[in-house]
Amino acid sequence: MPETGRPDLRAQLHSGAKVQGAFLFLASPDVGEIMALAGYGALVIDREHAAAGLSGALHELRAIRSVSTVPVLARVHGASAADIKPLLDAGFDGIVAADVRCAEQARALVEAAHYPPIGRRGAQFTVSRAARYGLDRITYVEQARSRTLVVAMIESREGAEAIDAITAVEGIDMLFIGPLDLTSGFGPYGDLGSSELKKAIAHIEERVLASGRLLGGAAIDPSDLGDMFDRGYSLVTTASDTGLLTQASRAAIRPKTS
Ligand code: 3PY
Ligand code: MG
Repeated sequence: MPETGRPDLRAQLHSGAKVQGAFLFLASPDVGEIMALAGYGALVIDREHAAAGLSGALHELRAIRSVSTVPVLARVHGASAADIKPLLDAGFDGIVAADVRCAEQARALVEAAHYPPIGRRGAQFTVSRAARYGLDRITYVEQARSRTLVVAMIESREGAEAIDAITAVEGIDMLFIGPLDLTSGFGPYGDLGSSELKKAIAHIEERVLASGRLLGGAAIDPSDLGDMFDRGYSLVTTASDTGLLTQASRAAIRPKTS
């Protein structure tokens, strides 16, 4: 936050910006640099599925910051303060919590992500990296209050059914639809084309937009981006480092000519 002139992603989104993002699973500083230089409006370093640990995420964050001012979010599983606090203290711009299923989890997420009086985030700003090891403690606390983006992913039937209660939780900025996991509740499982899934997504979209919260989601196909922005999405992820590498490396193999 105070250490660079990074754009204020939260303010941008709340002012109507449409942002294309990508997930990073590889915890590779080089890949993070490449993805940052590609020009995405936001990057999300995954800590839900990625095998690498916290220091892998931190090294990638440092690398991204060395080449770009792109805002970087961290995705965690659930709303555990133990997971969220070190990521914010390391300097991430916000948290994307996977699979939030009820208002109570959404409240726990806000509590972990924000300092009092909004939440209960611990006061490590006297020495944390995010606050330039304490040198910027005053500015950091002010900026953390206004700039930390708090995103709850909706990716279960329970989450979809509790959408009105979740959107009502003060401090949640965005509800972000994870279509693949959502197929667990609106099957068949893994079928991204089913009409049940499409209906569920349309319902969540409608309730989120009616609530005044921001809407985000992972595009099922990258070509859905424009349509999703038109439907009211503010943040859409269209790619991941692993997905792009798989596609490009497969495409680069010359067809066998035997
Ligand atoms: C899902 O589709 O389940 C996701 O988590 C997308 O990021
Ligand atoms: Mg998911």
